[in-house]
Amino acid sequence: MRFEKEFNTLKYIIKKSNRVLLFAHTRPDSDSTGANLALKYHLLGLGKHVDIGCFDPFPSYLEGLFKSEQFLHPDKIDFNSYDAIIASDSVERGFADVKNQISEDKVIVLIDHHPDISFEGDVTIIDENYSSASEIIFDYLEFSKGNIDTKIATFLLTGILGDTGNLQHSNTTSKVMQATATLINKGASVSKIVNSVFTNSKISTLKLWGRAFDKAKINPKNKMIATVITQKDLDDCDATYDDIAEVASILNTVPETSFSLVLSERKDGIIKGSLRSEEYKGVNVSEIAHTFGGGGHRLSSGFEIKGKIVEKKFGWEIM
Ligand SMILES: [Mn+2]
Repeated sequence: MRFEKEFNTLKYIIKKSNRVLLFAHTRPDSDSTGANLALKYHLLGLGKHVDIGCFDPFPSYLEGLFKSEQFLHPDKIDFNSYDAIIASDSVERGFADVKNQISEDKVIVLIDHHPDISFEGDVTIIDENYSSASEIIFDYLEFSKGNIDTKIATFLLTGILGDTGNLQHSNTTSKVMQATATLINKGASVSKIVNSVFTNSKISTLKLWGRAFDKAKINPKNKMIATVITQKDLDDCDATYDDIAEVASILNTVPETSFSLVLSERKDGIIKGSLRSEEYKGVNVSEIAHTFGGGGHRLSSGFEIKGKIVEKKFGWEIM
C-alpha cells in the first residue's frame, strides 16, 4: 500500500492526540465533506474530541443523506487548542489561509489528491493518482484496521462517487472499484447516495443547463466545445454557482470533441474557466489551464481570468 510510512506516523499522531481539528475546503464538495466526516467518526470511536473547520457551513445538498453537522468557521476556532490538525481535500482552498495561525508545536497533516499543492505539512499524504481524498482515508482506515461501520462507509462512498462522477470518470481505477465493493459490503448503498445527492432535478439547474447548451459552439480547428454562463443567466434562472459544475462534463460527452470549456462569470469581474477531457481524447487540459495561470488534473482543470462575457447576436466574446 502507498503511504504506509505516513499512515503509520498518522496513526501514532492520532494515538497521542486528545483534541483533533479536521479542516474541509471552502465550498465543501461531497469528497471533502465525506472524507472529513469519515475521519471524524473514526476519531470519535477512538474517544477523541473532534471538530471540523471550514469557511462555509455544512453543504445543504448533503442534508438528504446525512444529518447536518457543525462546521466551525475559522473565526470561531482557537487553532492552538488542538494537538493535531488534519486538512483533507483541496488544502489550497481555505486551509492555506489559516495555517499561519497554527503554532510550530502543533502537528499538521495534509491529505489530498490535487497536484500543485504549494506547502507541506508535518505529514504530507498527497498523490494525484488517488480518485479522491475519501479513497485515501479509506486506505488509511484499512491500514490502521479502523472500524468501518455503515455510517463511515457511506461517508467514504459519497466522497468517491462525487469525485469519480458516480464511477464514470477516468479516475475510476480497479482500486476504486475494490474500495467501492468493500464499502458496499460494509452497508453503504450506491443507489441511495446517487439518488439523494447526485440526481439533480431542480428546475433552476435544468434551465441554466438549457441556456449553456444552447450557446455551446464547437471550434472546427481544435475540436474544443465551449460555452459561457453570465451572471444574468444565473439570475434569470434563479441558479447558483453549484449548478454550473456539471456543464463542462456533459459538454465533454459530445462526440468528435477533444475537450470542453465553460466560462462563467463570478464576482468582482472574474471569469472562471472549467476544462474537461477524457483519457482517449489525448488532450492534457491542465496545460491549457496553466497557460491562464490555473491548474488541476490532466483531464479536469480550471483557471480564473479578469474580464467580462459580452453576448452578441451570433455568439459571445470575452472582453
Ligand atoms: Mn476531492
